[in-house]
Amino acid sequence: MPAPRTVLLTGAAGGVGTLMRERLPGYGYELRLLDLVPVAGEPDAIIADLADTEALREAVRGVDAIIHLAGISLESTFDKILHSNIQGTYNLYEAARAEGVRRIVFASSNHTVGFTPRPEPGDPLIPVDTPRRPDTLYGLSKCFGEDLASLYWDLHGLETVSIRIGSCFPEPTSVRMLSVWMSPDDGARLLHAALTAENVGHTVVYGSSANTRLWWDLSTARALGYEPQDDSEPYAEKLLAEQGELDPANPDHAHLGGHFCTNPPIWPH
Ligand code: NAI
Ligand code: 15L
Repeated sequence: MPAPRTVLLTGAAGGVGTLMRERLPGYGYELRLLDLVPVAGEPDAIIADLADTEALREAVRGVDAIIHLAGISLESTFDKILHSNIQGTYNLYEAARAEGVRRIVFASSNHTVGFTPRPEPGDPLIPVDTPRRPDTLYGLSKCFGEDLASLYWDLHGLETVSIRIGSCFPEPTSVRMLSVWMSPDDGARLLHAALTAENVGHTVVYGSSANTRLWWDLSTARALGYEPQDDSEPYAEKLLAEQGELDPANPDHAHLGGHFCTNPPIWPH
């Protein structure tokens, strides 16, 4: 596949969308932006709901690839998750198939495997083919997205890299995030690798920086050409002093998904 140049970024107004639209043009991409809400400073952004199939057909027409970030990013009611994450993602894939788009990078989540027990230091890293154990309806919707991507590859030859993002924020803000953090710069590196690697079919990767306390295996991401440059460790001393080490007896700390397994944050905030 020739290297993509024009890329549709859905969810452009969100946290990750904002961090990525600041960085991806530096890799040579021309971004077309879409969100349900206006995108600050971007009057040309397409404002559309993923339910609007006509708007999606128009939005994907002529792009070389899509980065699909739009959706509900925390736990919510099934109806809301069905609308945005399940039906909405299906609508986007259908639009992409109909318009001949060759590749999607899908923002999956660590919450597809959130109920997987957290490894202790020295345990093997969690592989991408660990059985899925969603911790929320939100995580379940991301399992749907990964399976939809698999189906569209097998049935229609539409390629996807599903990135099970850990925590992509400017800085880690919890001890758990020391293990799962993906710096914004590494996020852009991983998106670039996912957009440009050859013959990805449907590939599932974890999205994190090269954290000293990493919980999962980044080898499928590295196989795409991703070379993370950041590590959360410089934040460790301060966060550990404030919050203490993770406690295996604390249910909030027992699983990859952390407090999503016990008391998930509800969308909208
Ligand atoms: P966010 O909640 O800040 O942004 C999501 C964006 O999607 C919002 O701007 C919202 O308006 C838009 N959106 C929601 N429903 C829509 C619909 N029906 N039609 C059109 N747009 C819609 O989320 P964030 O943190 O930027 O995450 C981006 C993506 O990455 C999400 O899919 C999230 O599930 C995923 N993710 C993010 C992680 C993180 O660390 N921030 C971790 C794992 C996954
Ligand atoms: C996610 O999937 C959420 O979208 C994000 O807001 C974070 O909570 C992240 O997971 C996490 O696990 O820290």
